[in-house]
Amino acid sequence: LRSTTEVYPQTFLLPSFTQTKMLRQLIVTIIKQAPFRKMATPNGHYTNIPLTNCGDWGWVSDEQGYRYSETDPLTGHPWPTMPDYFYQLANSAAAAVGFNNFSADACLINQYKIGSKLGSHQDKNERDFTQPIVSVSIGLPATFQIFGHRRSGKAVEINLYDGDVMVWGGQSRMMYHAVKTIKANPNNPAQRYRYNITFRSSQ
Ligand code: MD3
Ligand code: FE
Repeated sequence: LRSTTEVYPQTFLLPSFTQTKMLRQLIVTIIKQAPFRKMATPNGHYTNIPLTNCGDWGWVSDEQGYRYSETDPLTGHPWPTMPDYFYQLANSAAAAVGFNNFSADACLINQYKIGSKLGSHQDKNERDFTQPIVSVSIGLPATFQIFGHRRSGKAVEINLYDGDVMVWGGQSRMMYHAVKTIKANPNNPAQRYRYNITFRSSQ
């Protein structure tokens, strides 16, 4: 049995914290209103991961930079409402490791296919770095890397599986992190995607 561990100071892994069937159904509903898309980036490329958002604020990228927006740049409409099921899940995961006042106003959904990866970066578009971030893994497994306060070098690696939740708080908020190239799941060869839902207090 895998139990909750503090894998890095103030970084908690909650293995199999949630079932994912309902989460997948809610993602289907969200992407009917706000489909997955790659976004332009300031360096003249596109994000290699298709993404969408729900909640009051969504993370967006364009030639100008990265920021939070109340509207979807594709449609001009507000992002889909954050399902109460999502909100409660984020709240209970944060509370389970001692963050009792977490209130997510932003929910980013990333879609990884086999072969995709996310390079090392920091999350620094939020206003209050004392608020934790909650992330939920769905579908294909992934290896997550934590580099600490330098972009590269020796990383702590964490395998994440369907239903695992991570909570990042305090000092760990500004750590560099990455997702290694996603591979097929030998236990479920039909699985094609990994979804990651990230809950943040952005404002
Ligand atoms: C570590 N997404 O969207 S979420 C991202 O699996 C992002 O899709 C990854 O990194 C994914 O920005 C990882 C977990 C996460 C979120 C915030 C962090 C890890 C973090 C902030 C600080 C350190
Ligand atoms: Fe990140």
